[in-house]
Amino acid sequence: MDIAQTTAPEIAPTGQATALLLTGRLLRPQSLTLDALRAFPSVTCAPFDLRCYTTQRFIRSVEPYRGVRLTDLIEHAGLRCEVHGEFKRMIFLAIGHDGYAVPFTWHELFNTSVGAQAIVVYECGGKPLTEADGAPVLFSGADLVPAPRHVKRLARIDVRAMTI
Ligand SMILES: Nc1nc2c(c(=O)[nH]1)N[C@H]1C(S)=C(S)[C@@H](COP(=O)(O)O)O[C@H]1N2
Ligand SMILES: [Mo]
Repeated sequence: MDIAQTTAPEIAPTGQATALLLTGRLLRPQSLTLDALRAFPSVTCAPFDLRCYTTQRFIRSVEPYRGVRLTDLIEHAGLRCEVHGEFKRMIFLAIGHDGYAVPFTWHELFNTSVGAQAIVVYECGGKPLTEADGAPVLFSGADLVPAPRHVKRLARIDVRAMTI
């Protein structure tokens, strides 16, 4: 996977560094600053305890997160289908600056209750998250194990169509 292009700091016309790229099978690929993320409708999630899946280690208690739904960002960019009905085979790879990545499927996001709580987070406990805190964070609030999908310093959402 080549993520080199997402690690280079990009400066938007406002002078603010790009927080998040939306790339791949989209009609309108996006390059969004934190302010641009804040301009979308926001949702909050309940506080939770973050654990590591591998070690089961307790990491920290997290105050309510606020952010924008991943589905809102995807709808804003528009899915680009090359074959009729192809959107149902699409996956969304959420990639951090360090290459750590988690996937979502179209069905999961748009056809189950996971989508309502899959958010790109920019605020925690009412306070803005800084880059040092890991902003923006991709968080999946409906995940069942106490180690939810949680990507710090989210850099890119890459949209791919699965082929058979
Ligand atoms: N960008 C990024 N996010 C990540 C990871 C990572 O390596 N890179 N590791 C995940 C894992 S496996 C765990 S357990 C937690 C660790 O959170 P912490 O670094 O805040 O302790 O972050 C998750 N998010
Ligand atoms: Mo982990």
